Amino acid sequence: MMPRKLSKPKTLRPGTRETKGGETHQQAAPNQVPLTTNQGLAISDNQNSLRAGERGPILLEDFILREKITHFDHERTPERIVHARGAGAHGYFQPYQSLKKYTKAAFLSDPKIKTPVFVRFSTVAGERGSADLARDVRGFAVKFYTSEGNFDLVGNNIPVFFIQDAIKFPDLIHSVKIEPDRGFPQAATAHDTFWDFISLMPESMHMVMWIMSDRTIPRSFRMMEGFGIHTFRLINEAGKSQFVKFHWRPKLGNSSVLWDEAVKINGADPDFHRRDLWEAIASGDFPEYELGLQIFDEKTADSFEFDVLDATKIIPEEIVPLQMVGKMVLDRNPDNFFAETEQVAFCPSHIVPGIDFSEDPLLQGRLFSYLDTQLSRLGGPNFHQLPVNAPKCPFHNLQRDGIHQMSLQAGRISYEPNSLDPAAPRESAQRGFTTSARSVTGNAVRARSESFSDHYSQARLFFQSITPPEQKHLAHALTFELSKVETEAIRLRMLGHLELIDPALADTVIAAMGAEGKAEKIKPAKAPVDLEPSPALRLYGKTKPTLAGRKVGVLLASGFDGRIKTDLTAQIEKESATAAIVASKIQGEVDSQGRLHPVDMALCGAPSVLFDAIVILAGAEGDKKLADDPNASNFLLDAIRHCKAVGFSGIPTLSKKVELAEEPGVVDITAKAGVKDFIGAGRTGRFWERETEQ
Ligand code: HDE
Repeated sequence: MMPRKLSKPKTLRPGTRETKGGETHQQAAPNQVPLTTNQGLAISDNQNSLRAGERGPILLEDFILREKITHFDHERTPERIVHARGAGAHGYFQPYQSLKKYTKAAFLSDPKIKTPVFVRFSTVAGERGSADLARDVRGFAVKFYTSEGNFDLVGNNIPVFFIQDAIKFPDLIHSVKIEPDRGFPQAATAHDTFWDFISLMPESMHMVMWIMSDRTIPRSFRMMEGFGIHTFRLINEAGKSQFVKFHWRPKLGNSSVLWDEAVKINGADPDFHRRDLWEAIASGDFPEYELGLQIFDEKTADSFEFDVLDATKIIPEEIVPLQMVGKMVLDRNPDNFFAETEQVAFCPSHIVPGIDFSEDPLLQGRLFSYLDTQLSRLGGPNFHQLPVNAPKCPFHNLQRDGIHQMSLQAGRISYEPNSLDPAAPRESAQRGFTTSARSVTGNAVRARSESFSDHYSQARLFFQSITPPEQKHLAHALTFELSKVETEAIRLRMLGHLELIDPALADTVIAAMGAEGKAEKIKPAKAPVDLEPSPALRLYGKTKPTLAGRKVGVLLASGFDGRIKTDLTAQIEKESATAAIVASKIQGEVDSQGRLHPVDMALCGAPSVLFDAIVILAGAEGDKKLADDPNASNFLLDAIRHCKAVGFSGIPTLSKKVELAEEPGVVDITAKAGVKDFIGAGRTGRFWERETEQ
C-alpha cells in the first residue's frame, strides 16, 4: 500500500472573551457542551482560581480548583516493573487456512475469521520515560480478542530468555535495572551488577549472544521478529496434543541500526520507535506480521539434544520448519495512550481452548506473576473491565464487587450451584477450557534437570550462524559493555564464558580490551558441541531487499534542481517509502527557478541517523552554505559512516570538505540514471563493505 502523507495540524480560532488581565478565554459555541466538572457542572472560568480580591489569596472554597488539581495529582499509576516503556496499536489477525487439524481454537479454524488484536511493543529495563534506542530486548505482546475469550501471546523479539526458572527473574531484573544506591544507569546493561549476575549464570550465555547482537537495537517495531519463546501445546477436537512454538515475521523484513546511530537517535528523537509506529499507521502504511508455527510431536521433542521445556534453547528452523499460518495487520492507533497502551494488562494465563501450556518452569512462573502484577499496577481485581482488557465475547461469572467495579451486577444470585436462577451462568463441560491430558509424576524436589545443562552449544550456534557484519557488531557490543564494567574480576569471568562459546569471538574481545591471557577458566557443566549452523538466525539476507516502509531524508539547499526533487520523491513513494524533506530553515527552500518548496524538518533537528538513506540536492550557492554548516557535514559523514545509500548533486564544496569518495552506494543523482540508481541503492539498505570500524 502507498503510504499517505500525514495531514498537518490545523489551528482553530474559537470565540474569545475580553478580560482585564489579557488571558485567553475561549468560549464554547452555543451548540457545544461546555467544559464541566466531573459532576457535570458547567465551568465559567478555566483560567482563574477563586480569590479573595483580585490580588488576594486563593479560597479553600474553590471546589473547582481542588477537583482539577486532585485529579491531576493522581494521574499516574505505578509503571510496569519491567517493560515500562511501550507503544501500542490495534489491528486484526486472520489465518490463511483452517488449522483444525492441529487445534480446536475457534480463531484459527476459518480463514474468514478476523480476530481483533491489541499489540504492545516495549523495552524491558528502562523506566517509562527512557529512550527508545536503548540496547535491550523488545517486548512483543499480542492480545487476541477471540470469540472464546482473550488469548495473550506475551512474547519478545528474541526467541530465548536469560533464565530457565522463574525463581531467578527478580534477581535478573534487579541486576539490570538502575543500581539501587545510585539510581543509574538508566535503560542500560553496560554496568557491573548486570554483568556480575550474568557471568554467574551460565544458562544466560545463549541470550547474551542475542542481546549483544543487532537485534536489540531494531530500526523499527515494524521491522523486527517476535517469538512466544516457550514451548506451548496445540490441542485438536479429538484431544490430540502437539507441541508448538510461535513466531512473528515482519512483512518489511528485519532491520536494525548501528550502535553509533542508536546513541545519536536517542538524543535526536528519544521517541523514535513509537513515533515511527504511530506515523506509519496514521499514514495508512499498516505494519504487517506473519504468524509462523513450529509444530512437533512428543517423539520429535525427545529426539533433540536439548530440552524443549528449556526457554534458553531454540529449535532450529532447519530441523522443524516454520509453517506460515496467518497474518496480523496493525491498522489503528490508540485513541488514548494511557487508557489503552498503559492500562492494557497482558497475562500468559489468558488462554483459549485448543492452546495449552507446557511444563517450562519459566512459563509456569509467569502464569502466576502477570495476574499478580496487574493487581498492584491497576489497583484491583476489576482491571479486566477496562475497555482495552475486556473480552469482546460475552463474559459473566459470579465474582462480585471489588475496587473500581464498573459493571452493574444485578440480581440476587452470586453463587453456584443454585436453584433460584436457572439463567445464572454455569459451567460447560463441552465448551469450557480443559487442561490437556498429561501425566505428572515424581517427588517434590528443588532440582534442575540434567537435560537443561548445555549452556554453550546454542550460544555458539547463534554466533556461527549470523553474517560477518553481525558478528563484528556483536564483538563491538561485548567490548563496549564489558569495558564499562568497573570490576576487573567480572570482566575476566565473562571473557572465560566467551572462550567456551567461540574462541575467535573471545580472542577479538580480549584483544580489544587488552586482556590477553587473563580470562578466567570456566568449567562448563556440559562441554559445548558444534551444531549445524542455522541461517534462519541471521538478521539480514533472509528477505528480498526493499525500501518499503523506510524513510529517505532529502536535504535541499538553495538553487537545487526542482525537477530532480519531483522525480525523486515520486520514485520514493512508488517504493512505498516516505521522503522527509529537510532544509536549513523550516519555512522552506528555494529551487533554481526561485520557487519556494515546503519542508518537513529543519536540518538542526534532522540528523541523518533518523533516515534509512539520504540525498543532498543543492545548487552552487546552497552547496557553499552547506559546506559552512557543521550539521550538513555531519548529515553526510554519518550517512557514509553508517553505510547508507547516499545520493548527491552539485555539492563539490561540501563533498570536498568531507572528502566524499566514490564508494558503493554513493550515487550522483544528477547522472542520467541517477534517481534509479539511488533507489536501487536504497533498496540494498546498508553497504557493509564500507564499514570502517574494526
Ligand atoms: Fe514478563 N513480565 N516476566 N517476560 N513480560 C511482565 O507483567 C515476568 C518473560 C513480557 O506490554 C510484567 O504486565 C516473570 C519472558 C512482555 O504490557 C510481569 C518472568 C517473556 C511484557 C512480568 C517473565 C516476557 C512483560 C510486568 C519470568 C517473553 C510486557 C508488567 C518467569 C516470552 C507486556 C506486566 C506489556 C511484562 C513477569 C519473563 C515478556 C512483572 C516473572 C520469558 C512482552 O508480570
